[in-house]
Amino acid sequence: MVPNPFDLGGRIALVTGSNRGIGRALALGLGKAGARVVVNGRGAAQTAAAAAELAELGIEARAAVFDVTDPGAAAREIDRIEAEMGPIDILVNNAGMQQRAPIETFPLAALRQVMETNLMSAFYVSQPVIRHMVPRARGAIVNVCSVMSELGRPTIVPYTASKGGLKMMTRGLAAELGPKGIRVNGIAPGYFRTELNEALVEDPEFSGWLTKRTPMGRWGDVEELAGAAVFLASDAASFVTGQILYVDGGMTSAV
Ligand code: GCO
Ligand code: CA
Repeated sequence: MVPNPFDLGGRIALVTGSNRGIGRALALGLGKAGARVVVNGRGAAQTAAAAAELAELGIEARAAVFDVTDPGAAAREIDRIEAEMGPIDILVNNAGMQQRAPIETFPLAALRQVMETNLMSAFYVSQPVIRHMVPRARGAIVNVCSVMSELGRPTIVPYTASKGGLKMMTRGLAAELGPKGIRVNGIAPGYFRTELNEALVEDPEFSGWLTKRTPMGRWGDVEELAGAAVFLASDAASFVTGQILYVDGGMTSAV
């Protein structure tokens, strides 16, 4: 039987920030493709509940509760997953937050928190995972970037800078880890109905603008993101690295 290159059977996938929103949809999609999923979040109850939900669907899932902005906690939990569950073959750096304010008054503490949560966390989580992947000479990392990796919008400059940084981290890691058999890519969501965007979805003016600005004329649904992550995590993308796949209804391709 010819193996299905999109099949993630038996591979362990760690998805950060996956107890809700985009991360949860990505964890579900990877699980449906056969992966054994490690759900991550800061809240023990919410993360356990998200893992239990996947398990009810027949997906092998477990919770790893740690704050991705705490490098020590991340490294300890990653070592524990490797020891208790097995090799992490797939890492999805999804954890992220949004904060909107005019740059003149953007609180510096919030600026730091956005950069720590959206960009530095990818370093804190990737470094210990990469240390485990290198001796195996295999692995796939998918960074959840954004159309903001490419485009600016008023009031979200820290978020935009963090997502631009994540795009270039993706390319830098791809350059360094390609010879070591580890592929690093990104998916870049456009505008999706998530808790993070609730205020925008509820705003008729913003939603009106968005549907005109997006060639497909609508908000995305988070289930529409999983296919890109499964592809980049799988052998179907065995010669793909350093790429950012924009899942944005055409937004970054049109004025
Ligand atoms: C905003 C939104 C966007 C989306 C998304 C786009 O305020 O413009 O929050 O940043 O969250 O990241 O990909
Ligand atoms: Ca986003």
